[in-house]
Amino acid sequence: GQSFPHPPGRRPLVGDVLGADPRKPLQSSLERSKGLGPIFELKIFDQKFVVVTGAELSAELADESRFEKALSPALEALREFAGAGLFTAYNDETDWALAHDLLRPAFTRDAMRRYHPVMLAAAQELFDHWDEATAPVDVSADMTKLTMETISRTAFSQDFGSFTRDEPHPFIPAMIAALRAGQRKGTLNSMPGASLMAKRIDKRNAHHQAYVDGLLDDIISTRRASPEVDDTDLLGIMLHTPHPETGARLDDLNIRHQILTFLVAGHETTSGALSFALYYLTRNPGLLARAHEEVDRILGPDRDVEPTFEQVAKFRFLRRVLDEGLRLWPTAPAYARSPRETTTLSSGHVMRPQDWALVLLPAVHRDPSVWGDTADEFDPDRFLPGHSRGRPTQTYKPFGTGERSCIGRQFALHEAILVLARMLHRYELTADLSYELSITERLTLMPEGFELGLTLRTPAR
Ligand code: MNH
Repeated sequence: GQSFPHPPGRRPLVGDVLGADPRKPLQSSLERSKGLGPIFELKIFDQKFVVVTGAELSAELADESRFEKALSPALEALREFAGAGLFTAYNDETDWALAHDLLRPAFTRDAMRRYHPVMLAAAQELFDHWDEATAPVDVSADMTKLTMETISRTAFSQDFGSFTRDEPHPFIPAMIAALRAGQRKGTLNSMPGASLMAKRIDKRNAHHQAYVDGLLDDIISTRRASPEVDDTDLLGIMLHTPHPETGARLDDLNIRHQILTFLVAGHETTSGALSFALYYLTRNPGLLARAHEEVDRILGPDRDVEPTFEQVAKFRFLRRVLDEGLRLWPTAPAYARSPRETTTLSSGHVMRPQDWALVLLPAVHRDPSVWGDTADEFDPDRFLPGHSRGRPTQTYKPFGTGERSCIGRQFALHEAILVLARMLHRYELTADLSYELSITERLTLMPEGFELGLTLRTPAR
């Protein structure tokens, strides 16, 4: 076979597992990729991961005529939980095309117009809570409550009451536990004793999984039994809309898997993006001032004013802050690609259809050949229209690539801009400058322990 560079210190049997931080696999791969060139291999026990960190190879893998999405071991593990939901379906699974066709209308600009007031109302609940805050708030935790409420209300007309109850709704810890169990099982793969450990994990997780499945099945059957046909949210579309050409419908198990998919895919990624944006803004007084200037210019002096649907697209600076945050810390940090037919990469490596390579986005997004020697610095002006001239295409991929890229991109950006705009319009933000960025990993990346002090702004003259 061909050989890839790999980190130093590879051992028989265990491979490169020593030196990897099991709690932070992405960040340790990032660290260990340094100096290995644009493509390298990690061997964890006898499972081999080919990892791409160079922008040129990543752009090559984005060519849909030669490559397609593959399910990495992490996504294979998520299938236990989310089945053939959109995110974890195989490319040729019929439910992927069916769900994709049925749900696309729920992600158009017109659909966003319907979600806009729901998004505003969820944000207002967070602010009601924050207005009373006497101590700094945990940014990632509160952003996660917000994005969870937004996705559950818009997609399933389901209120989890995140801002009114003291403890999170029991669905949330149960969902996280079930997700963790799947993820832990995924990392066992070829380890000695894996199947026994997998059984133990299943046993411990069974009540969480049963709770999650039961709650979702209740939501589905209640809606199905309702005499009023509401086919405006995602759940309604899935229950009541046959495919316009084939007449096919999703079955109840697949609908449950889609709900889980949207709850999982639709909230942590967006709350992470908001948290990183707020982290970088509050580290850079000049940028923070520009953000305040933009929201004051568009929304005026009254801090209670809510942006209209049309105004959301006008916060060009906030959008660039989000784009730049997702460049440095793409919150869905990797995806896998497989060749459709055996092919040779520009690096000289041969890939067969059964092979896949992980695109390590934080590395690709810092490739100096594209982003220059300041690639590690936060600078939203990189995304000014004139500045990207000459930048190679297909090298910035926070929402994935091709047919299987993120269906929720507009949804996430609309929500994130709206929340940032209202927050900056309403509060002065003070960060503890001794805080050092620490990032937790689930399937996503999220700042951990990042707090902000919030004081209501006095209305401008
Ligand atoms: Mn989203 C796929 C990133 C917000 C629903 N999303 C993807 C992929 C990336 C991604 C990357 C491709 C993964 C792969 O190739 O294996 N998503 C994000 C980021 C944000 C985000 C960085 C926020 C910021 N995603 C959202 C939101 C929703 C959503 C919000 C739902 C409302 N995403 C999805 C779904 C898919 C997906 C569903 C799978 C699409 C498909 O394969 O058809």
